[in-house]
Amino acid sequence: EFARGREVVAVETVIVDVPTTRRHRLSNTEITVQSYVIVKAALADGTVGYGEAATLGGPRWAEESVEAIKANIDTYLAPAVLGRSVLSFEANQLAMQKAASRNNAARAGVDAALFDAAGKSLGLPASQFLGGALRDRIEVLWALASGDADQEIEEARAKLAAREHRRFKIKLGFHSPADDMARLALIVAALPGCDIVCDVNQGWSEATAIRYLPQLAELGVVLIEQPLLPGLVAATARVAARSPIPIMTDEAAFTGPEIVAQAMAAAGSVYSLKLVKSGGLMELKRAAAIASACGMELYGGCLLETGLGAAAHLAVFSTLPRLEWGCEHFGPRIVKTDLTNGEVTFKDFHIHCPPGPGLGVTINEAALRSLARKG
Ligand code: MUC
Ligand code: MG
Repeated sequence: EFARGREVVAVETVIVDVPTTRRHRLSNTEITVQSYVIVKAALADGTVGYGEAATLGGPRWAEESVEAIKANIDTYLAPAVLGRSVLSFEANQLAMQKAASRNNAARAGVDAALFDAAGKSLGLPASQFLGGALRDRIEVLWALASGDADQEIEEARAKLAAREHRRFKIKLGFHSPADDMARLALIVAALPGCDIVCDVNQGWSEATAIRYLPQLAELGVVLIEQPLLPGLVAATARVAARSPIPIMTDEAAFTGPEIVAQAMAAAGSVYSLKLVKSGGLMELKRAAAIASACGMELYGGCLLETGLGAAAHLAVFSTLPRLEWGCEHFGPRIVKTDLTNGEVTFKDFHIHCPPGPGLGVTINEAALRSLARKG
C-alpha cells in the first residue's frame, strides 16, 4: 500500500564545481574549488529527492573522483535501484553494494537522494527512518586551513564574535612540523578557552608524531586526527599508547571491519563519521554503533559538503545515542554559494538540524544550474 507510487523512476547526476571562500589546505592537497556529484531521484508519484557525493581535491582524499562517481552511478548504481520501492532502504542499499564494490561516496549520494525522496513523499523527516531524532542541534567546529597564522586567527575571531564556532580544527602537515608548531602556538595563544583539534591527514611518521606529541599536549590540543598513513596500524597504536591526547581515526577506517581493526589494535579511541566512508545513511548509523561498541567515542566528520550533504549527515547524527565530540559541518559556510536555500543554520555555536521533510533542505536550482560543469 505505502509502496504504491513510491517506485524510483529516475536517477540523474550532475557534477558541480563550487568555489570556496579561501584556499583550504591539507597535508596532501589543497583546494579553492569543491566538486560534488548532485544526485536527483524521482518517484512515480512525482516526488523528487536530492543527495550529494563529496570529494576533496579530485581522487586525493579518497580514491573516488567526481568523474568516476558520476560514471559509476549512471552505469551501475542507478540501474540497481530503478523500479524499486524507495521505502525498501535496506534492499536498495544491498542492490547498490551488489552492483559496485566500495564506491562509498557514490552509494552515499544515491542513498541520500532516496532518503530525501522517501521523506518528502511521506511528509516525514529522514531521521524518522533512522529511529527518530534525539537532538535538533549539534556543537559545530570550524577548520582553519590556510596555513597563515595571522589570517587563521582573524578568521577564528570572526567566527567567535558571530557566536558560530568556538572549537577549531587546525590542519597540519603541509608545513614542516616545527613551522606547524610555531603556527599552532600563535593560534592557541590568540584563542583562549577554545578547544583545538589537529588533523594531520596522514602527514607524519611515527617518529615525528612521538617527537611532537609533548608540544601538542603542552599547547592543550584536545584531539589528534589521523597522524599517520592508514596502513601503519601498529605504529599508530604505539603513538596512541604514548599520547596523552586521544587519537581520532579518519581515513584509516571506512568499513565496519576496518573500524574494528583500528579499535582492537588500540590505534584510535575516537572515530570520525562520514557518509563518503560509510556509503549511506543507515550504513553511517551502523558505523557509529560499531565504533561505539568497540569503546570509541564519536565525532561527526565532514568532507566540506554543501547544505545538502550536511543535512544528510545531520539526519543521522540527530538520531545517535552518543556523539561525544559534536560535528564539523562547516561546509555550507566555506563554499561561496551553497546549493540549498539556507535551511541548515549556524547559531550559538551549534549547527541546527533542518526540521522539514526528507533531508529538510530545498535546492537552489539557479545555483545548481550555474555551477553545473558544462560539456
Ligand atoms: C578531513 O580529513 O577531515 C574535513 C574537514 C577538513 O578540514 O578537511 C576535511 C577532511
Ligand atoms: Mg580528517
